[in-house]
Amino acid sequence: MANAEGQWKQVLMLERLLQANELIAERLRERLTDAGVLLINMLSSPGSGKTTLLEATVKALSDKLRVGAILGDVATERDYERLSAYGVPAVQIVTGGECHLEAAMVEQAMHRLPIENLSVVFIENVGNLVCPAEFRLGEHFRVTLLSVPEGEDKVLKYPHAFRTADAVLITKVDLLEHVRFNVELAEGYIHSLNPNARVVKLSALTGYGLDEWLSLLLEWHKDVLQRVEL
Ligand SMILES: Nc1nc2c(ncn2[C@@H]2O[C@H](COP(=O)(O)OP(=O)(O)OP(=O)(O)O)[C@@H](O)[C@H]2O)c(=O)[nH]1
Ligand SMILES: [Mg+2]
Repeated sequence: MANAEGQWKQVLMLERLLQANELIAERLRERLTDAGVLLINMLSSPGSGKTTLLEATVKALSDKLRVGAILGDVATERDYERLSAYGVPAVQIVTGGECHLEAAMVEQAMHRLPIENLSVVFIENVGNLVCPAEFRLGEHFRVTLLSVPEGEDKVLKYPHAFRTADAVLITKVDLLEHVRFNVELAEGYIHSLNPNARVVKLSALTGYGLDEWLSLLLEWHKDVLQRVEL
């Protein structure tokens, strides 16, 4: 009985945490919309290619959109160092153990970015397909990456990350000739959970699909600017 009560209290606490997170996320989204800054939350397993894609995106977009980044990791400032090397205003959040970012962490980090000079801020969430999916961070759009070596079944094993994504990026498609991965099956799984998700096939290594990804970003940025005018 005591055990059931304890579990019930835990559920209530989690619900309160999620509600508080939603309020902060909403405040953050409004602030960025007012500033005309597109906010994107990137989710994936560790090593799916988030930072590599950001590097390629920054290189390609520098004359079209001014990019900033918030990087979440359990340990190290490596991703911060990688993006800073491209001159990107960036902030690293080292969670010290937490497996996801929360809106309050992002709100704090945002104070350290010159958002008045930016058009898009990417949040690279902690590499993990489970907990990050539960927490909105004020993003206008959520992007989930699935890299070819992970296997197409990860869509079904970690459904929430794919169900809540506005776009799913199938990354490292240059490895398709070496790895057993069925792209059509993966797309079918994604659309069975999330019929409206945009699916883009990408290789940051060869540049395949990069134009489609960049067009999507420009389209989303325009969408946010229209929200400011409304
Ligand atoms: N073949 C191939 N390798 C890639 C591609 N993109 C990234 N990689 C490699 O995949 C590894 C992980 O890439 P990262 O960009 O660090 O992955 P990440 O998702 O940022 O990783 P975490 O931040 O640790 O979660 C690196 O060795 C990259 O060079 C790609 O398009 N093709
Ligand atoms: Mg990374």
